[in-house]
Amino acid sequence: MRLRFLVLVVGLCGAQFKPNTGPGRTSIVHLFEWRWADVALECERFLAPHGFGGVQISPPNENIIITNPWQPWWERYQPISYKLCSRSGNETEFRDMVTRCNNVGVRIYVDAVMNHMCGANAGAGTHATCGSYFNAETEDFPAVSYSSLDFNDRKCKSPSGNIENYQDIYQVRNCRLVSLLDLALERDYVRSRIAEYMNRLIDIGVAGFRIDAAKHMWPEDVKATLDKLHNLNTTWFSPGSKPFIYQEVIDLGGEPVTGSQYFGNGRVTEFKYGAKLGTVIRKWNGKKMSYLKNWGEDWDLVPSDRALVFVDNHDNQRGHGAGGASILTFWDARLYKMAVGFMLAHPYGFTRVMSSFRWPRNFQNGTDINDWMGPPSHPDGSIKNVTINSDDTCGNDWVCEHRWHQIRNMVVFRNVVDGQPFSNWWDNHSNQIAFGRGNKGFIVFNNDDWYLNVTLQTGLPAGTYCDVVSGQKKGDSCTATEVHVAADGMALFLISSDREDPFIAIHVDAKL
Ligand code: QV4
Ligand code: CA
Repeated sequence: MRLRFLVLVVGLCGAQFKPNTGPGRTSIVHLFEWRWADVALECERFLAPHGFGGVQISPPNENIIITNPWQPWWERYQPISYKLCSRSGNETEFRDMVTRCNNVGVRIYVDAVMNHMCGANAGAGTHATCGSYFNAETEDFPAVSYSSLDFNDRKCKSPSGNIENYQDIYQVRNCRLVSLLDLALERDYVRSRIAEYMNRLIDIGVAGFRIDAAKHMWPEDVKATLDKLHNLNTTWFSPGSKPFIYQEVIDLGGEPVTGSQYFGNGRVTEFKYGAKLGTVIRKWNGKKMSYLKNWGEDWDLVPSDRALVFVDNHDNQRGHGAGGASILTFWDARLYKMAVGFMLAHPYGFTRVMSSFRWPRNFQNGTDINDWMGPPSHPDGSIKNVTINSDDTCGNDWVCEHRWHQIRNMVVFRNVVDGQPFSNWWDNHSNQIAFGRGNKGFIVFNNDDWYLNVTLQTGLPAGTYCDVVSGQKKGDSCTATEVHVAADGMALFLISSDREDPFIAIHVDAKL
């Protein structure tokens, strides 16, 4: 018992749960497949002024170039070396992005692929984003350098060498995930090469890491690697700051590998969040929004301070990874905005907003045969830049969910209500719900098929508030619905069920 307690304490000391975002900034956005030059511009022109805390970027290190299919987005999850050149840009552009984003108070979080290198069938050559030579057959990656000694082959006991059975933790961690050459992270040499890469990024100024495929690594191996990391760059962070860590562990229950096994290293991605919330908002299996009253740990989610949460991610928005059909995405925009609105209003977890590119979905027998398609690009393969339309939305097939005014304004809502308790819950026993965050904000949803017409206790000071979902405060006036809160905190809400956005959110910074 005492020993276990000690282990826990020691584990927590080295761990990093704090996102290192600037004061009052409580969400990050995943700018999936964006070029570094565009991320830098977005930090300056949009993310900083709208209160975003940071950006999760696509893997910045050298990866294989796949030509069949043509440059799929997932080629970036097949490392060739830890040099900083990728489809998003080179090292100079990367450094420029980190500096410029940090200078305006927006942090950069790197998607770190440390479980594996490229697929076993990738051949030999220099078809990689920095042109480094590699040989997947002999497991030689001289640009790191790794040789066959650094891979797990001997430890894997499955007949094919791939993970065949997710009930077997040895297979899950020692065998190849979809044939990707599996690194031997018990070797100090391997840990050191990975830590060297991450430390280079830390020294440049990144604030933390998404640990890709954490489920497929032993928690103690991840820990030993993270223990080698530097503190953050003191140009932007206070001395002694540790990198924020969130580990990709898909734990929907029913498997021996669980998210909680990784708490000693940092937070984990909570995949049940989007899967369950999607089911509720779609009203599948008789689920109702009124059930969300005890949303959080009671729904079998990990403790709030261990969770990184999101409605969808780059995998499950296109049928990869896990979560299933209930996952809401920009393709279901109306329900999606409600789900993201709920997430950003609710106190549970550290929130990540998804920002996607559009691709020509093509369902054949229920699967999208175009789920591999990479970002909008020119014929020479270079990624198209993100153009900004006069109404602030994006062009060139960049969806930019984070710029949709409903989502953008709810990111601000979350900042305004930060630290306030979950309060003044109301529901109609069906799909009309409301809740507040102390005396700072209040939100009302109508996901029923009939009118909402109700007077509710908001907890807010008296005054006229501007609904940040249908519009926003501009100077002294409101571009859309106004809500009048009486001296006793009560306010009348009217929401027609056929509105494009059947929800209203008000907060003290949008008081007229
Ligand atoms: C295929 C077959 C194999 C076969 C192999 C060789 O599936 O059985 O042995 O060919 O012929 C791509 C292809 C995949 C291919 C593989 C190797 O899609 O078909 O194997 O390459 O050539 C992304 C994509 C994967 C992609 C991978 C590498 O989603 O489709 O594989 O990148 O390019 C689990 C994990 C979880 C993971 C999730 C997707 O627990 O960790 O699956 N999520 C993360 C990332 C995800 C990424 C990886 C992990 C891998 O979020 O984007 O996978 O880094 O749930
Ligand atoms: Ca592994």
